[in-house]
Amino acid sequence: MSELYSVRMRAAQGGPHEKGGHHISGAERIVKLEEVGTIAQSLTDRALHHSKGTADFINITVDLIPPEKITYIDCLKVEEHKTSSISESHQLVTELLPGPNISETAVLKAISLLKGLDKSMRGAMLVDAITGERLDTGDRGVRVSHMDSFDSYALGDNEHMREALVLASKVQSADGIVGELCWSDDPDYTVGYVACNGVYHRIPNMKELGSNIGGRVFFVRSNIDSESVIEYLERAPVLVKR
Ligand code: WAQ
Ligand code: MG
Ligand code: MG
Repeated sequence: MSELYSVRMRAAQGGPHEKGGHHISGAERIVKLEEVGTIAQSLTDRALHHSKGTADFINITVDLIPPEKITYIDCLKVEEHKTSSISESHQLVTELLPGPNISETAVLKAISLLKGLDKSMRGAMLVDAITGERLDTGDRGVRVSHMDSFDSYALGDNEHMREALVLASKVQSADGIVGELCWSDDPDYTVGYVACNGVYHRIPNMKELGSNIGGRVFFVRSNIDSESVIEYLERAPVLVKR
């Protein structure tokens, strides 16, 4: 098998993220050597034509992934839900997530943390699944990286969904994570999801059309070593099988 490379893009407006730039877009793939150039090009185009605005800082990073470092995991099952309002969608979130591992309090706190964001984070908030206490520090959040689908085509042609399903599958495969809540920060995309117990529950109407407020919350068990969870999410190369 030919060698695989991780190709990652992050883009901001008003300078680099680390100099206070506002996050526009981030995306990544794991591809063969022959595809690196094409993928770098398409990730760059994406940063330059984004509904959140035009990036003035784009960083592309490419590195080789040693084949023996790759973990293969199964994709979450998808369940589609129908709702007719934001309040109904958020109500559904409070019905789907709570269980032995996640309290209703934690879910309500997570919803208000996401609604309360005043600008996009690059990463996700980590929230204690029982107390609802936020565990990550700073405003970057935990950025899940080094993942792709083993066969991108098998996951369909909705790019938002394909990427979210890959990310959510990696997140749920982390030891210590018991759930996730997400909706996009892209103003033209209002579908979100919750992930728990091996299922990706796809939910429409998670926010107002036109709103650029979105984000992610990962629910974690109280007793975990969050450093090792973060290390897995940010660095371990993962390919998702359908
Ligand atoms: N790691 C952690 N958090 C991330 C990452 C990442 N790699 N990428 C994005 N986020 C966080 C960050 O706070 C973003 O502002 C927020 O999530 C939303 O990211 O139809 O497109 O890429 O089934 O705008 C979900 C529904 C779409 C898909 C989610 O999110 C479907 C989406 P976006
Ligand atoms: Mg995205
Ligand atoms: Mg976005």
